[in-house]
Amino acid sequence: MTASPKGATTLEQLRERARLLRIHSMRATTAAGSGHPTSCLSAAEIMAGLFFHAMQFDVNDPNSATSDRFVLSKGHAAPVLYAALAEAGVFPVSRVMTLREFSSELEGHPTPLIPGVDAATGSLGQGLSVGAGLAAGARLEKTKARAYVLLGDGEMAEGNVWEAAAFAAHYALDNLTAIVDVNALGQSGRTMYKHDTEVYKRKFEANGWAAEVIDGHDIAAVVAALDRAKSTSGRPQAIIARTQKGHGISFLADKDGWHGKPLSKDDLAKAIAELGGAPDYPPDAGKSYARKSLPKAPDFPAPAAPEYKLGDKVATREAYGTALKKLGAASPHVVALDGDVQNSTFTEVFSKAYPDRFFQSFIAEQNLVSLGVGLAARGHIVFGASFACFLSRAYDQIRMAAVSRSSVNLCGSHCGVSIGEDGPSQMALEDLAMFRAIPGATVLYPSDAVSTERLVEAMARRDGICYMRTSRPKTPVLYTNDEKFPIPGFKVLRQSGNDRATVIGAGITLHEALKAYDELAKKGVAIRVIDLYCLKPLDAAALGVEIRATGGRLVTVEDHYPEGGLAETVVAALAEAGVALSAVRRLAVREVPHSGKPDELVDAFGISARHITAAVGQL
Ligand SMILES: Cc1ncc(C[n+]2csc(CCOP(=O)(O)OP(=O)(O)O)c2C)c(N)n1
Repeated sequence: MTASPKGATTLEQLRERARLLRIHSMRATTAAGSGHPTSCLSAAEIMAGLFFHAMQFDVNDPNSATSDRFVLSKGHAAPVLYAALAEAGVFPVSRVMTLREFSSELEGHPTPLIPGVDAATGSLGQGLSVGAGLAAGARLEKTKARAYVLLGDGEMAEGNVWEAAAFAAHYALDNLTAIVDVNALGQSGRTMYKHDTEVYKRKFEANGWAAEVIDGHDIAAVVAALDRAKSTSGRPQAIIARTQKGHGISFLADKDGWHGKPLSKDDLAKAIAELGGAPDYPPDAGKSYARKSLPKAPDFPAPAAPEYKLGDKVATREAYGTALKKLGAASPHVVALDGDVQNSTFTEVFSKAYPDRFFQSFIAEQNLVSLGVGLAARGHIVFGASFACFLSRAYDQIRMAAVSRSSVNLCGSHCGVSIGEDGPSQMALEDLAMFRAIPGATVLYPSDAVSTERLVEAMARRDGICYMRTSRPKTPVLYTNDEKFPIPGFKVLRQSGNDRATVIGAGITLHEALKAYDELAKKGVAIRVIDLYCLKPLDAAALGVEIRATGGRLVTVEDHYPEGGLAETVVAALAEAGVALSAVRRLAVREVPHSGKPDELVDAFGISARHITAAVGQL
């Protein structure tokens, strides 16, 4: 069932829809006692044109593969989206009045728990990347579904918007339409370009888009522009709509000082009277319309097994590329994204094998992450990779990916001081902390090629954000090809009945711990060595068994700053599990590092075998 077969609605009917969208938005925000009614009022005709003329979607399943998708990048205008979904028949109008209630799925800003929403918005500037991901996904699936994104003019100041604009034009995403609601007001006053709509038009055109300026309150102009957009081929389209914030209500229209303020009951009555009155609706029945599940790729057979020999020297970043290619063979839904570092992250192994399922986001990490969220929302298995340090500039996008309940997978290569000569600007020393703080995230840090391959497969099968940290140097293969790596989990690589301490490492530091084991063994000191390939979730009880067996003496060693990394994960989890530690040494990088040879830096910054040996001695 489609909501609005093209041309089935008269302009008069569309005007009436816009009037109702205004009323529902104002009523809902007044009932909630908070929200952004004036941001909804400027977009009423645009939303009516989109939902009741341009978009084709299944009202019973607006996120279906063939439905056109809509992203409200200016997420604070959520009530007008909820009003449009309600008028379309996705849920009753009475439900809109539960806006912002704890028991309602209609939160203050949209989340994908709401039917018709694919990604959470509300952190401005990200929606166009999500829309580009939805459009790119639709193209991969060879469906005719389009993606529409509504942006505010204030949010056009975000660099992420222009990363997405350049990307969409580069990939000629002609199934993507952006509508900019140029109401010339932001939160705290006039926007940078005020009503200079030509500036936006020129900027979009310079990025390779088809762009036109319209009067955003002239429903005929809105409909005509949306029709032109649909019939434009080869380029994405931008509709720059000149609007008024608060349009339609005399005491709100183009008035500063009303952003984010609901109307009082009296003002609401006056506003509704100005609009010609409105019917009352029955009270909400209390039924939730929350989506039960989000799209997921079909299950796939096990990818080809790892093919290494014990002791082979392979960098985990290289094994990542090999694993991705094998995964691509196992599932046609695997898609890879790069930020112009694919020969460093080894994403190129995948892109050479499957060029059609690869997107180059160029040096635009914010776009890379939100693009991935859009693709994942259509059920693709997305793997995006960059240097781990550069993912930090997309942290807000990663945070919002979690709010979106996205299952996008990210890989950060070149972690820590062990990258060597390139120096501290290229070294990720905060990434574990960053990803550990993401709710529901899985944080993986393999130390050899076999575990890397196995864990890449696990990422593809897991829900939620998955992060893998890979290393630059080649390290010996530690595991046989049939080894399994459950999540949560760790491996005890060295143990005996008289171990003096447990040493936990991952990545390069695990290999340092193994060297320390050999050095200490020569002196007759036994230690237990653990490969913590999964930092989150963590099986603290099982880890506690190992540490208790070594008298509660623990040494952690990590190529990361101490804050939020491996040690803090382990120590906090053990404390919660009631595992008493008798002595702890936390080896980590404690200052801004320097260029140098990898081994030299690992030693100079306190995380080499020599330091581990000394720490064990101190215990
Ligand atoms: C990244 C980010 N910064 C700041 C805010 C706070 N904020 C919410 S709405 C808003 C103004 C938005 O103006 P505009 O995009 O023009 O939308 P309008 O409400 O005027 O349609 C701001 C600054 C935010 N939500 N996200």
